[in-house]
Amino acid sequence: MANKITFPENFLWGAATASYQIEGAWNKHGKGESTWDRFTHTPGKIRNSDTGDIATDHYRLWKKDIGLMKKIGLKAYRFSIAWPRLLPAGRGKVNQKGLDFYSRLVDGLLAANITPFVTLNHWDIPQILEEEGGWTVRSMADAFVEYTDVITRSLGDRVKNWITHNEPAVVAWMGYGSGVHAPGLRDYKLGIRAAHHLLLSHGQAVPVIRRNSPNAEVGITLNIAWNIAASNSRADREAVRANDGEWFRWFADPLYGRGYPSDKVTDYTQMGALPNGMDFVQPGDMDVIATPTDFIGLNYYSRHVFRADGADNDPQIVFAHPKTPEHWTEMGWENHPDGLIGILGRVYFDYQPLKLYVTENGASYSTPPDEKGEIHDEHRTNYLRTHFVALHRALQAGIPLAGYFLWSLLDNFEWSHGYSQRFGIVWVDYETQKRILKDSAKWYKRVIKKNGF
Ligand code: IFM
Repeated sequence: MANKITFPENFLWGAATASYQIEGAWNKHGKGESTWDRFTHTPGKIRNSDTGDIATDHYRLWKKDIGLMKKIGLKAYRFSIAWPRLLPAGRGKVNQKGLDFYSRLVDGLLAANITPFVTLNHWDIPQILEEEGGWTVRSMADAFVEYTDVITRSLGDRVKNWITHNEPAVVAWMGYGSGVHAPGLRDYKLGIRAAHHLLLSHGQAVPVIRRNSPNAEVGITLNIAWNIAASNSRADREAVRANDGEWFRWFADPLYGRGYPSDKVTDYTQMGALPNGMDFVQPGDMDVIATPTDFIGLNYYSRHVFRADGADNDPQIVFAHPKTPEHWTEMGWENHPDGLIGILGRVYFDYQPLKLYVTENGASYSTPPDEKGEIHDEHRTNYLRTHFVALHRALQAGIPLAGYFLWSLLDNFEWSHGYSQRFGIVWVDYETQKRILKDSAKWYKRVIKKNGF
């Protein structure tokens, strides 16, 4: 029998979602169009032409969803605000109905004893601002600050945990670089500018949040993988450096006062992605970006093993295990719990944040209900259990990890994959909007109740 694992008394067990992935009601009650509305309504962008028009209908079913959270025993819930629901024109006139929705949601959570963690930007920005250039233009940071001011003035008395952006790397590189995400632009020159304005807007928003939400804690969420080289070859190691710099250090280094990593400035210059140098960086920007925060949120899913010495020398992420569901989730992402200890240790010891949260972690498995309507998603439970062991080991190593948010509470719209990937611990029947607690949710409930397993 395995030894009992117990977590610190005030460890915050949570689950996470994001507005576009669950809310639906894309054009209800005065909501403006978002970049993701526009993107999903453009043919050929999303698998199966799926959209978030209805998603999990959370805008209508939010009370029920709080009921599910209570049933699972969640202590915290991380969700995001749809900026265009609040400010349909991006700035200016506030849509009271949108504000009321989030205000009721927060009250409902607090009444259920669930601590709200609010993400301000989980990607669905107003389309009207995208038409002005979106994150590629500096004025977007001003608009973000205005939006932050509106929402924190309204909820700041009750919400005490704020996350400015979710995974700015994904927005910059996939939204503006590869075009796999909204707004679908394919130009790394734009991606680099977008990254800067995302970071700048973060730094500018932090004091606004602090002003409007006394005693609140503020942070940002970065995605991070555990990157290793497939061999000791120079090419494989170089692939790790380049990829880690692009996806993590380009964001973490400026946030912690180190400026942009010089190896990547060289890379981007050589790629021709900085034709005018770093002309978008104005005096003082780097200090603003490095405004101290209270915590860092990390989204960890997988290990990436890089092999670069293939015929075309294009680095690949290779499979280091047999391709069984135990080792690989349906996203094609490796289940590698030790990487979670690795990234937590790396970030804590290297950047010294005051506090860390795992703001996302979870697995995509599509296990359907059986004839009794039960969902035996043992691969997800296995993924979670092994990652919880890793969390515990990180805590034992002295890393100030304050909580964990499982991705995701509900099956939901998984961006370019549409509804083909199911990350939820709650099954959603997209035809009827019926929800069923999967076995993993029942297991998580027991973990939360015992504060261990
Ligand atoms: O669904 C996403 C989420 O929106 C951001 N982080 C990764 C998740 C799984 O791909």
